[in-house]
Amino acid sequence: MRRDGFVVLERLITPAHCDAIREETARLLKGAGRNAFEGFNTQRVYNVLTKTRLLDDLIDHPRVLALLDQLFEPNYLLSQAQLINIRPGEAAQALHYDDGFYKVPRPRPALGAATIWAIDAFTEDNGATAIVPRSHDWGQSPVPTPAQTIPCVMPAGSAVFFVGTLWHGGGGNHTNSNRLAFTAQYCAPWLRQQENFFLEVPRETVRILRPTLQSLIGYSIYPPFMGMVDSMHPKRVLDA
Ligand SMILES: O=C(O)CCC(=O)C(=O)O
Repeated sequence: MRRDGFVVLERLITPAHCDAIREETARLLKGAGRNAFEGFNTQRVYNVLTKTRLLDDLIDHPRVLALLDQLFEPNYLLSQAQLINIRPGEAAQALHYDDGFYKVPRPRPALGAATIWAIDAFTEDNGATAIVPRSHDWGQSPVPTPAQTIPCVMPAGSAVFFVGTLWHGGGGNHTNSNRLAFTAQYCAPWLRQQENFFLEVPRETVRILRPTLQSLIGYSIYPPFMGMVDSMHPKRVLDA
């Protein structure tokens, strides 16, 4: 991960778990992207924590947390999570790096990190995430070209983990089948998350999440007191 900016973790969840996610997702996937970046032939499901419990184990998978522990101070956060279904005919997404919206010049340590989970196997043709190995260390320039990418080919149930400074993009889907993926992005504990989980996830849902997930969505403190509620730990609101 430190050398290449990414690492592929093979077969972390079972084929049965992938099937269950695919089945559950079928009722959630609607419409298509609103712009070329979302993908006019790509379906996305946002706010997954209020819609299904089948992704919880992916978000706080111990292998993922072990890598995040190497990158960030304790109480790092989930920044956003979504399902991404790249449909036949979709063009390759523009290359980008995920923590680019924190306008801190490169080169710099990553401020975020991401997983992209292959719920369907990722192949060269079906839209496997295209990554630019070692680009996480690049400065403000250059901007990579598609010729510099490699496809993250991996079996279903695997995840690619990469740091927030790594250039990548969704691949084009040149097959007749969908490419279903799940992505979770994380950030350092002192940064603003992309999703506003406090408004998004009702308290009764937060109460049934396990403590790791509660902490990841923001029911945690960056010491000494960032995240406080009325001078107390934010988890106190769950007892109210
Ligand atoms: O779907 C993928 O493989 C990557 C998607 C991505 O990077 C994004 O939408 O920001």
